Amino acid sequence: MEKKSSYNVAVVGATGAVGQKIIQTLESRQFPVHELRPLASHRSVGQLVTFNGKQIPIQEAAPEAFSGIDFALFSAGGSVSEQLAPAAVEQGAVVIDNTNAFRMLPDVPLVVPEVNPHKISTHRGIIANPNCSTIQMVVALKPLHDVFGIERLIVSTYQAASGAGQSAIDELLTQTRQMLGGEQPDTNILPVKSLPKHYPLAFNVIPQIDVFEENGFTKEEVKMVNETRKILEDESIQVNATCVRVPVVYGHSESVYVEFNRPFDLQEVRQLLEQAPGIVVVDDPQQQLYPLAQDAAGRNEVFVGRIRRDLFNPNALNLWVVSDNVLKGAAWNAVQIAEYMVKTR
Ligand code: 25A
Ligand code: L14
Repeated sequence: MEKKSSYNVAVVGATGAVGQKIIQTLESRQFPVHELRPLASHRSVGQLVTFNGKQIPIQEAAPEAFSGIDFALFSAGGSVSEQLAPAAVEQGAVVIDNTNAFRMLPDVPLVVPEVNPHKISTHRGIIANPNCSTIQMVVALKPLHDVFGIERLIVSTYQAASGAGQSAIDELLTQTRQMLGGEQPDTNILPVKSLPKHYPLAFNVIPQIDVFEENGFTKEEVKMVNETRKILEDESIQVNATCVRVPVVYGHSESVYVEFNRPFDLQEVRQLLEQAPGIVVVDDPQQQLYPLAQDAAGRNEVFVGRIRRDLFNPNALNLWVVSDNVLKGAAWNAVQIAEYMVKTR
């Protein structure tokens, strides 16, 4: 991409939970946008999006919609990316893709700017944004991995409804009202819309995110395994994940148990985390201070607390890692990649 003073930016999935935040983030970061082109399905055509004080009509996402586009930020699901990203690239756009469609392809960089920004320049048209749960975990682990070397991870997630899109947010809020009113909750979306069974998330906890694989893990759990190894560029790291949906709207929380290759000093761990880019340490048990999803919502950083040694293994550590899944987990990470490309040219 040539150096310009401003860029034409398409947002695919502009009416979605992530697409709307991408547009807000482009505005709040004052990204140099010449033309913003919001794209969605035919259902949303004509709806208006407000950007920098202007009302812009949504157009249908189609191969022809990318002419003249410099950056195309996709978050309308994997099948839409598979269908349209190649057309966007052919017309000269750099695609930053929020879906699972291209992440594990060897020639597609999978990028978290705090962790592996050097991969951005290797792209051949498509840059993949990792899964939200993976992004916040690797931001917290990278500074520790560099010094102590991670051998094994056991992570349990507490994921917000917004990860499953705007319709899941709407369903959680409606169910909550219904149950408080003594009605039966409507259940059509979670855990996975296309599967036969649906369960209420309101006043509940659901240990399934995405579909199950043969090995008994869900696809979300497998994504955390594969993406963590790819981003940290270390295929020897053993990852064991359990991904769980909780009745929270914004902000994923994670309990992470880490085994390093060698013993560590807890004070050094804390210092490394405090100095690392994109991390805020919130860890003062005496004051009852630890990261909370409600505090992380609306923020771009990854919050780390409950930092403590394992009681038995001298090489092992526990962390509580919280971040806004639609911001650092999706919209902000994508815009941050675009900012890097614009600044380092
Ligand atoms: O499982 P998948 O396929 O990978 O999908 C993942 C989904 O997770 C969300 C996002 O959903 C995505 O679609 N998501 C959350 N975090 C994510 C992340 N980090 C993430 N996805 C990627 N990375 P969402 O609902 O928030 O946003 C969906 C957006 O995609 C647009 N879209 C859908 N199909 C499209 C398409 N755009 C182009 N072509 C297509 N074929 C979608 O636009 C939205 O912007 P929309 O036009 O469908 O607008 C949503 C409006 O339409 C109504 N509606 C929804 N479904 C139907 C419907 N109306 C009638 N019939 C329907 N079947 C909604 O009420 C809404 O108002
Ligand atoms: O792969 O439902 O980026 O919480 C991220 C959100 C998959 C689904 C991804 C969720 C999506 C996940």
